Amino acid sequence: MTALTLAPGLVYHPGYLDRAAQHGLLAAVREVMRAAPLFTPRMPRTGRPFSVRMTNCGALGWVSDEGGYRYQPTHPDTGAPWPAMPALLVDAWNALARYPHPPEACLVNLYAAGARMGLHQDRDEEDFAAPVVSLSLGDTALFRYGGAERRAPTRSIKLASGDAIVFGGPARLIFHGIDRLLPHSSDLLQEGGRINLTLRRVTCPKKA
Ligand code: MD6
Ligand code: FE
Repeated sequence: MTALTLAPGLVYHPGYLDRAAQHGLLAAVREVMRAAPLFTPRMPRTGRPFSVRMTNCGALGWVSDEGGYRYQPTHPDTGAPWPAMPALLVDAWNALARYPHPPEACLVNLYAAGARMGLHQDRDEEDFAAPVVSLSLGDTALFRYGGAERRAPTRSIKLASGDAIVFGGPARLIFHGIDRLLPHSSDLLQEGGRINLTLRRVTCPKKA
């Protein structure tokens, strides 16, 4: 599959997962959501709810509430450890990350029609040497990305079901967000909407 370098360190893999692989990953993600129910993250301080619902798998999960953004080993509502990362996600990391240690967290974001994600940086991890690997399932999203400063000019691409995008090296801390979904652009999810999975390394690996 051809990869497109959109900016230094920002690599887009359109159609990374074929339809069969998308179905396989969706089944694994449904298992994750059964073990770790979706919750609605809230903005630090204000407690304003995000428009996406989310969950996590892997040793650590990202949560956000009035207390701030953080990674923690347990679900904020059930208190249970996050479910293990499905093998298909570890495979994607191994194929795309070019990083010699396994991922520790995978954020699962569910977008219903009308959900969006404001321009942000992913900077709650300790280890920016590792990339963030993103996979999308379901409806196409308009994805906006800019530079390392919020005021830098931005461009948009469409992320479709099965697409992967990797933020590494000089692109690791660029601002990005989801402006909107293109409704009914995919029939992968029966209920419509979109699932985005982002794989991360959270801690710095221990030196051997
Ligand atoms: C989304 N993605 O696609 C949101 N973050 O729904 C992200 O926030 C993201 O796609 C870091 C790296 C890649 C991403
Ligand atoms: Fe992000």
